[in-house]
Amino acid sequence: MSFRLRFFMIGAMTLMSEVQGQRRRCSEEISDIRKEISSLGAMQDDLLHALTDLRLGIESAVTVAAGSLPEDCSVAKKRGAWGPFQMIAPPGIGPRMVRCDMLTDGGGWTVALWREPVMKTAGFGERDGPSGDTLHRDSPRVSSYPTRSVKHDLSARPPAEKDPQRPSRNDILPDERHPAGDAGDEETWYRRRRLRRSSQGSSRELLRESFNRTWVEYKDGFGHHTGEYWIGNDVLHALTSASAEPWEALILLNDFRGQNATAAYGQFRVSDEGSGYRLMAAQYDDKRSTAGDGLAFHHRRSFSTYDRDNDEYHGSHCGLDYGAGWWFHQCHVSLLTGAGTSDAQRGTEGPHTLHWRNWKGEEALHSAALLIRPKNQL
Ligand SMILES: [Ca+2]
Repeated sequence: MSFRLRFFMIGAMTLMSEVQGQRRRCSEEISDIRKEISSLGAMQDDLLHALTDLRLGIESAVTVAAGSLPEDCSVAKKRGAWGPFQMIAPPGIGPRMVRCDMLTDGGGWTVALWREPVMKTAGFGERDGPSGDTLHRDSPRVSSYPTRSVKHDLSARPPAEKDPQRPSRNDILPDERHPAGDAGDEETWYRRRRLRRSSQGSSRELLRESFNRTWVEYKDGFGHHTGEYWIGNDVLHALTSASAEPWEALILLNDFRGQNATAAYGQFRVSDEGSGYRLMAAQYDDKRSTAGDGLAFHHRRSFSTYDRDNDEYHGSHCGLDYGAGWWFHQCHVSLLTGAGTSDAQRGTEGPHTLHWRNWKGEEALHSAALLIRPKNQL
């Protein structure tokens, strides 16, 4: 055997030995990996069981909590709560935070719709005002609290300065007094804090929530309870149809000059989804109202959105044309879900804006609210 052949054979045997060694190591590693996979599978099963237990626990806790929560703001008020934000559990609906009006016209109002611009620096979801809990902790009991004699004061904004483009001195308020003092009600106190903070180094740009939403969004509700929001058509139905007891509604309107108006309805109800969330807004109360009956045209109409045409206008789609969800007819007289305008856009007019034709034509309004409560709750 030549030296070259012998060298080749030794090399081949060494290589084979190396390959066999690596193969053995690979088999061992594969075996280890299989064991780890098996172990991970067991852990996954454990984790899934733990998650299931956790979900059941949370559902159980939510059920218990919902059972002890007030169904609406009027019940919360009867239990002694008076803060502007409350956790309620409408019948058949899970717990949710809403804004309440505990002062206007006897209070106990659940806010179904809130339209009010928010300063840019505050930002939705990043409120710098106190929470309802904070207000409740820091504030006096309702029995010692001054009640308002005026019908409402939604924005607490006095008439604007002569030059509407210039920031008004009222937007940077001089003090931050506790509501126990003589600063007014908690809404005003809250607003002062918010305006004061958000005015520091900020522009006058105002944020508005988009109300050009889908059917499902209007069904479930959207926005944030400390800003602009729609409570949800299912909630409106659940609250106003839960019993034979009638519900009433109060609409609050403010223009950009600080003027306000109201529209009171002795009967307010919203039907279920199957019948198109039909509106019942009757018994307009002339004595308590100054804005005109802007819902008469919408009485008994179904709800429409840009993706659901239930209006009475054949050949047209009001929700799509005006970018809002509403009880459109052919198409509307009032539109509280119309486009909100910024401070710089004050004076804007148009059928797509947040407006109440019976009061200010198609002039875009600064703020609006739709309040509801059981009629005989007081
Ligand atoms: Ca139509």
